Amino acid sequence: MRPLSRTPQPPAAWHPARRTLLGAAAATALAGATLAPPHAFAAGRSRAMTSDPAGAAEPTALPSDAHVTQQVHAEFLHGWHGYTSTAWGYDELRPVSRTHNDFFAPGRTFGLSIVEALDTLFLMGEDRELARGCDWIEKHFDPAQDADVHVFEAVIRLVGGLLAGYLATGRHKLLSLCRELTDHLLPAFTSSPTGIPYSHVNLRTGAVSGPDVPLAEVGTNIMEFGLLSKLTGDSRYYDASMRAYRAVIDKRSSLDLLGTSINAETGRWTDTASVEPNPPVDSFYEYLWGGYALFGDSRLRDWYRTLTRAVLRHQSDTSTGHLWFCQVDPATGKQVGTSQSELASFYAGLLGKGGDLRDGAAYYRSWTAVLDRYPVLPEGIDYRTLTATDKGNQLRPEYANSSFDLWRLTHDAYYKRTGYRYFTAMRDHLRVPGGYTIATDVTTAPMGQGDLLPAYWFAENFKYVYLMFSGTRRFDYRNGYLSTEGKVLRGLRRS
Ligand code: DMJ
Repeated sequence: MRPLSRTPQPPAAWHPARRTLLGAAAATALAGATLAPPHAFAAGRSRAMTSDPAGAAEPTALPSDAHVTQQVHAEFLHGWHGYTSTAWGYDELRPVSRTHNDFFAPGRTFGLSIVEALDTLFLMGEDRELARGCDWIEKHFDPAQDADVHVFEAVIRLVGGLLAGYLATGRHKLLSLCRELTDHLLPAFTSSPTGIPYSHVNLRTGAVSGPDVPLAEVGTNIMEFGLLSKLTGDSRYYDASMRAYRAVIDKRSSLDLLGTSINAETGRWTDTASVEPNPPVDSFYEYLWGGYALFGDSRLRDWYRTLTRAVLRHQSDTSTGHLWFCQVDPATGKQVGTSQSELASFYAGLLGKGGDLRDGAAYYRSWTAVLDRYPVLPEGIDYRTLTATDKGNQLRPEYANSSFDLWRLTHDAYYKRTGYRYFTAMRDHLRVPGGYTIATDVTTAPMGQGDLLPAYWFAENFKYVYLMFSGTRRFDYRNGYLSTEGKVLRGLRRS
């Protein structure tokens, strides 16, 4: 293993990149696609596909901030009331059939949508609904159920949700439930010989399963575990996260690239391709920077910078006139794929936060070009042609996540316009009488409709848009920091 670079680093504060890692030709190609608000996207856009009746690619004149805030708030409540009236206390709403879905295990509920919604309800001033949700959790949430839960999902959704709920309300029971739950998740880390967590753990028995784990599942916990350590004074949670990180980062290639999946028992790669920023790797990188931003641990910053430099150097592909990230062999850097998941669109914001703003802005524009072609983003594309390779849409929040992050960094109105366009498209195409639903095919008109309102919708999608437009005093716009699941882990203002 080669030592990580220890070059002097800038402070945690956000700031534009001082460099670009793209070659000169690519940088020139991208020069017109940096921060100036574009009006050119309308060209070539199918009128039938646009959510704007006038056929424009983006609304040129936005309604007032107050009006957008009111619209977004109303649409959030439409989804929330769909859930509370039909699926209250269950994990997720099926808004078309008006039934419910168990997210973690059949016949078990964690009231997942309630836990996911807590800090959004707080930010929107829905204090009565927030109190109702907390009451339900305090009475019914069982952190030691006989259920094999997916550790990654339990951490980002439940641990993160309870932490954000505690920060929003000060209700100590939420913190103690969070700690209890995390203690039941911890065997996934502590019983692993390498420190790489198993993918599943039974909350009641502590039995672990699933030794082959993708990187996102290894490294998407330090923000929640670190905050829990800070709030409780118990370092076991932070230490478990750091041990897992070390086990993987030590296995990087000579090009500083990582594989996709690794075995928790042997510490050997089981899938060697470097696929960042696609899943199932995506938030591994996000949490290196997020952990540094929250806790100031310079090891996390150095790892983030070393690994990100390698991704930008070996995986950037501007051959189509847009910035995309190809999949490569980590040992040689040879290209092995050109697919791009919608989930990767979060990376635009992460690059900006980590100091590579020029690349982040360019990548955001690449995804905006996909939105020029489809009414809402398809789950997956081949970036060489922008063809949808996975035609569904799981009510994804990642594009709006980047709109919000890049708007906070630049205050460029372009991100508000495109963020608003994301909101109206979702409202126009994915709203149903019982709430909001996923789509099975975004390329048909009308769009193929599914029957699920994923719980993360309450944590993410409209929260990002609401925060961009509302200017709520309940959020610290300067220092606030959100997790991968949109939980505000720093910056909620209660008074
Ligand atoms: C969310 O659960 C989180 O953002 C996660 O990191 C990946 N994406 C889903 C929603 O698409």
